[in-house]
Amino acid sequence: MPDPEYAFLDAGSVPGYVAADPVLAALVDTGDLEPVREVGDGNLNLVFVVRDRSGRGLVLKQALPYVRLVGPVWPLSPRRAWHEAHALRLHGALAPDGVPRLYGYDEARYVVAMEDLSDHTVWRTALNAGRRHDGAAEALGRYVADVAFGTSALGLDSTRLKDLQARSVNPQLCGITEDLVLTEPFAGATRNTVLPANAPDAAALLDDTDVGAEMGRAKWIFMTRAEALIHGDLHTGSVLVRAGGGAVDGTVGSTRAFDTEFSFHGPVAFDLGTLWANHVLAASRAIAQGEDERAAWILDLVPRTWNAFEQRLRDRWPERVDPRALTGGVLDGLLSRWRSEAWLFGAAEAARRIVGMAKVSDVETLPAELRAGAARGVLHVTRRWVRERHADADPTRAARIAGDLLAEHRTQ
Ligand code: SR1
Ligand code: MG
Repeated sequence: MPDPEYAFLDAGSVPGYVAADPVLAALVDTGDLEPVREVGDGNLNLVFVVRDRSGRGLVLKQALPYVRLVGPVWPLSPRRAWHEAHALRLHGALAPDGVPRLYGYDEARYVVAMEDLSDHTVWRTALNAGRRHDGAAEALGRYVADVAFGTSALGLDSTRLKDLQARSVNPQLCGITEDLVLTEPFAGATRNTVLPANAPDAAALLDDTDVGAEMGRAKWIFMTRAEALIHGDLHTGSVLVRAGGGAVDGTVGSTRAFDTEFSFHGPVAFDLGTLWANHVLAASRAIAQGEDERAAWILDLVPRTWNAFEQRLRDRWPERVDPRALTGGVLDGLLSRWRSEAWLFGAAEAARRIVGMAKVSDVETLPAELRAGAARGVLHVTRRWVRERHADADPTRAARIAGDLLAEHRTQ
């Protein structure tokens, strides 16, 4: 068991912690706080919402020296909090409406202080509840593009790029992704689990040598292609949405990516594929529940994300730092490769949420008899996306393939 050399926060100690920090103390009335709430529902950290009675607030997120989901038997460096703050700072400068505002970082206790977005909802929660936020996919596509441009050789000169790459090396968190997302679903692992009804589907995935070879390529790309300071874990549970005009849903008023602790200099398509996969998972739920029209809306988020991403990069292309070398054909080549790699990374993320250890509520909270068909459909999407990405990587086609397979395999 790790021996923590720093004190963990709890609801009782947070008010004193805030009051002792002049920057944080200026953000709320420390003499008139509401009871502090611990709201961490992710796999790794403690998260506290601090609000005063006039409505001002902030959030403190503290990294534990182990994986919260599992406990001290799985030690994990709390330095991941530094990576979260680092990415929030840089992403916030490039996409100010794309992430929570960073208020500060405490390197002694691994605490990130950031904007309170309690008026937002986790996008996965909203999707599971049948709510729509039109425009959120496009906002995320633009966020990924702004970050890709501003932290890569498109927006940085050689020296600044290499300095950023060096500072962004995040081996422990990358190791989790390399194991849980890019290896274990396809090679087998004792911590993989599925419903008994899905055991043949998981076995077929393991036996699929084409998928195995392509996932080896995916892992190679993830481990070697230091393109941009990507989010690194951009699933719908890492996104907050708020409808415009105080509505419950409808046109989105605010879309923020959070939980940037997995950030590192990696392949741009990883973030796109992770988003796409989680739209497939949300659609598998809707199709299992017989909501085919809503599933079609969800799957349309796949091309919407891509189109906004591509358009933003084309719009920003004239600003590139090295127009002598980066000529027009380079952008077309990058976009073509990222489009195809998004299918591959999307396939990996979809499969790991079905057979791997970190599952998602979209599928897990379905009744077991519906869950088996949804899970089977998602695994078929994985295997087909891996094969089809070389033929024609049009994102609309990826969505259509997913919709057809989810409908074909749903429990009747
Ligand atoms: C042990 S961490 C499991 C998962 O939680 C995070 O949100 C990442 O998705 C990671 O793979
Ligand atoms: Mg997370």
